[in-house]
Amino acid sequence: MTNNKHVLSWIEEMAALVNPTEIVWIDGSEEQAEALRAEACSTGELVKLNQDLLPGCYLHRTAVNDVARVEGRTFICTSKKEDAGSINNWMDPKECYETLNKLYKNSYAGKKMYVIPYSMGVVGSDFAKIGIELTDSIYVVLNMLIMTRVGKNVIEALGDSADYIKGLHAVADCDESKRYICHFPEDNTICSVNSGYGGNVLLGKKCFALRIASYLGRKEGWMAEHMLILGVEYPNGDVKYISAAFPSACGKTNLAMLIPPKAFKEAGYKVWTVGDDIAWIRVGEDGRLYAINPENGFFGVAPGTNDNSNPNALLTTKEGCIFTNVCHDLDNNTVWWEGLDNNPPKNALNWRGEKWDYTKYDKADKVGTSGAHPNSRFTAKAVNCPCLSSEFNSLKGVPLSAIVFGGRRAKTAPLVYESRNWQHGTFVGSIMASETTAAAAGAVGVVRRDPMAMRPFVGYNMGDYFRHWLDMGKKIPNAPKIFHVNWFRTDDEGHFIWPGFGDNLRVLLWILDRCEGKVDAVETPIGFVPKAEDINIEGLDDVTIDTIRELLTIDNASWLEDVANIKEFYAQVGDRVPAELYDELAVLEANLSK
Ligand code: OXD
Ligand code: MN
Repeated sequence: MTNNKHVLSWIEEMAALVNPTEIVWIDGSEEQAEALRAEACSTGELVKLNQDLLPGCYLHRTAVNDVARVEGRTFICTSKKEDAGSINNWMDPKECYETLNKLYKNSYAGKKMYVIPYSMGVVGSDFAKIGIELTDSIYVVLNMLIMTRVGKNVIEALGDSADYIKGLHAVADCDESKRYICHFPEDNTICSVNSGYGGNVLLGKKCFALRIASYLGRKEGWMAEHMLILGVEYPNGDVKYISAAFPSACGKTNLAMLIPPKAFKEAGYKVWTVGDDIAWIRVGEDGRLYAINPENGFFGVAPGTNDNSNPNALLTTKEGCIFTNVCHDLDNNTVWWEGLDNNPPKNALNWRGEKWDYTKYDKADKVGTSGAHPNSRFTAKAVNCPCLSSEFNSLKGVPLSAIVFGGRRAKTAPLVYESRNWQHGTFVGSIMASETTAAAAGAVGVVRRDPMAMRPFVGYNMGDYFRHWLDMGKKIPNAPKIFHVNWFRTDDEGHFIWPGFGDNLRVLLWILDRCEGKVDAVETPIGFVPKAEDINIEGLDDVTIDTIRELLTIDNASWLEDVANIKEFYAQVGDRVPAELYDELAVLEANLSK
């Protein structure tokens, strides 16, 4: 498919190492994809689902020891350890290649090597970057065909250039003690071995579009962020864009595909999805920030997705979708997961492929007793999404009015607050945190700091990443405002106070009003919060203005506890934390102590 000598010699070298029976180039054609689906069905790698109810849909099960990303086995291999920083696992590149090469040696024996040329971003656009993934897995090929732009045009766009990200993946024997997800940012290389689970093996996603891209972004003056991108359309047709970063389990996909509350829908408000997971962001000619979603599909968590929580996501999965580790309903050959509906299948296989008895389900042992694995997934095409933005394929991206950070905090963070400026906003992002929801009754949440939701995804030293944010701020004459939200505040009985889901639009509208200078705010020790009357609660039954007041209170004592925890975290990040962020921390502490 190409005469590019850099590509050909690399493939030759890798093939000599892994020793496949054959090398197959993936050309992006439907014909080739269909043949691969048929082959995967014949070996049991895929199960073809009911084509009347779920046309083009398939089920896959990963090995039971291989159901999630493995942060403990994910490495950033820079020549100097301090360039990877203390938050990442580090290995010396030379030693790492040696270890990996032993595992790769002959690992494709008896198998084919699939060569996947893919583009993150619209092929040929200024934002786009090219990768080539070599894999021994048809499942990976079929997922990459959904999640990225694959095919001949990518190779044409690359031409004779050596500017692409190399990715070598081998499921090998899926031995978890020998599982490695390694990044060599100085060599534009990703190596993944002994896993077949999406986040570890779809190398365009977390490995390239976040870890390697964050490194490239710092070098080249742009940003790769773990953010959704959405557009809010006003009744007059104006659309304003927001990007938002949340740690896992905070409803990112739900927010990206939000359905406005009834009164807002009737008034003509709409929400459009540009992306649900990753944003690549550059400064535009007009001095604003512009964002694209480099992906072409959604790799969403299935459990909890239903007609109420996220009808758009559910519709997105109805055609051409690959389901991974969900429950297989044998009566009608469809799929099911916890939280889809209250009607679990009576004749079904669980995510392990064993006969499943729904009556034995025990919330305290989800992995052991559920039909679908808690981290089971759907891989769905973006074009299937009913609320996909018309700007999804935009070459220049969408202009950001606001950047929103969020976390899951029972008490500390108010419903929403606005940072004072870009530097303070960077600080707000750097102290992002979520409380883990322990399954055991009464267990207290443990705070995990997850700066900009990038803790597992920064491809270099976290302190340098904070510095990059501050440096970017100096290059954006018309920077978006930076906010923080918390949908998860609870009352004394532990019930959520804010209804969340579609009603989050009410908060987004205040955020956008602030960006336009249309509404006042109240200054507090942590930043600006709304006046309670400025959050529109029309049509909400259980929320009064007093509820909003409660949601906006700031408890100095719990914030001071947080300050202590932030100091510990900064110390852990190490001596590259910029002085400006320590200044912001000192201001926060002083404000709270007044
Ligand atoms: C994801 C994640 O899968 O952030 O998107 O873990
Ligand atoms: Mn993610």
